[in-house]
Amino acid sequence: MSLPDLHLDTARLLEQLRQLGAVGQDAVGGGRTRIALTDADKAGRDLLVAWMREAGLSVRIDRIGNILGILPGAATASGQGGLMIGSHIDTVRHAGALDGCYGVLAGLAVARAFRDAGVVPTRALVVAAFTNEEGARHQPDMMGSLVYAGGLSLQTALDAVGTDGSRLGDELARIGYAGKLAPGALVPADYLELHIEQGPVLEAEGLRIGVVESLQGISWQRITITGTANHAGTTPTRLRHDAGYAAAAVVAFLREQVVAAAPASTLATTGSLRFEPDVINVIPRKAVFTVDLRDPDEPRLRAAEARLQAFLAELAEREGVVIETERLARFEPVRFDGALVGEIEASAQRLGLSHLRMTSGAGHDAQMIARIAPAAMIFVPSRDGISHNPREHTDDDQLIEGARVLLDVVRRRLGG
Ligand code: HGY
Ligand code: MN
Ligand code: MN
Ligand code: MN
Repeated sequence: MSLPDLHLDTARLLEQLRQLGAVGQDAVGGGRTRIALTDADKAGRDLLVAWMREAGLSVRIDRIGNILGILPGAATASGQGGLMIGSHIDTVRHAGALDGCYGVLAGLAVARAFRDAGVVPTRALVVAAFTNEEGARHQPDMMGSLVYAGGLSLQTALDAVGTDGSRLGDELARIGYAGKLAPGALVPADYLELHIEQGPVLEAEGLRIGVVESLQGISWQRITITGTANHAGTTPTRLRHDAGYAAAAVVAFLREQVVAAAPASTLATTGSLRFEPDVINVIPRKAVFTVDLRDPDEPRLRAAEARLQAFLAELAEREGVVIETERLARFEPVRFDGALVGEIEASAQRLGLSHLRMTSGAGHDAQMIARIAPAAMIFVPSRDGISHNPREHTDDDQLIEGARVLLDVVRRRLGG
């Protein structure tokens, strides 16, 4: 098979990463904050759409705000049955510049390589930026790709109420990204996602490429504990119904009882916690906090959830508090498509890049699109394994290597 010679404009890719990274820049700390469907997210979206159009892609926005840049192919012009390269450009608070953005802009660079060479891909190439991958304000996370894959109804997503009380659909309309296209109307025949590892494995092993063959399970809950506000100085401990203490007991239980007793792969995180009335000399009446449990093994993840539920019942009884749980997201572990994983591995091999088959610790849009098409991921190393942090960093040559692997796989699939 004679493959087209395609040139990746890596200087443009690095420059676009820098420019997008400057959108929503935090006043201090060197990070950026583009929480989904905020004005900062809109600014990032507008920049991406402009770049897609400049690269000759036709841009379509679907009803959950997913952005699709389409390079028509010989067999499929619409994007239906095309090869999709996706990720996200929304961020957590005080984020790095690469999480999600790297995969979207590398996809754009691959589409531009075809266009600049005048090569019409055998099938359409679709570059996707999915709405609200992070779930930082409206849950669940990976929301846009989950709706796209039919795992969440559009209406449920539009009616999602955020941590600030906003309705997702209203925010989508407010920033002008409530599109007309039905989510999932264009079903890809295959899906690739290039992403930073966001963990320490590749760097620790001195390897260049992660060939991601699976992704761990995720369980998100919001827990509300209601006790009795009382005077910090006059209330004997035995008479307290202290929501603050109870919440702290849950956080400690997860680390000391659940995680400590399980293999290292079981992870528990409380990322958000607030007390009411949140005053130094008042025993908290209410504690609202999140629990993020992860494990590559579904039965172990279920066991961790069950242990937590049992502890909550016993704690409520013991402390005389009311404990309510609300499920925010629940995704089982996913195995990616063997053939596609094999092609990524072969490309890394051909390019002389050391590589490792691995499981993703983070959630990604790929795990949602894997419900409707063969999907797989490519990782590049994260310095010190840091992510969801302004210190997130991957060296330019590593970013370029990842994009070259992506181009090689796509070229072999769409090159004619
Ligand atoms: O939480 C996750 O792993 C994803 O980045 N939303
Ligand atoms: Mn991401
Ligand atoms: Mn992320
Ligand atoms: Mn993610």
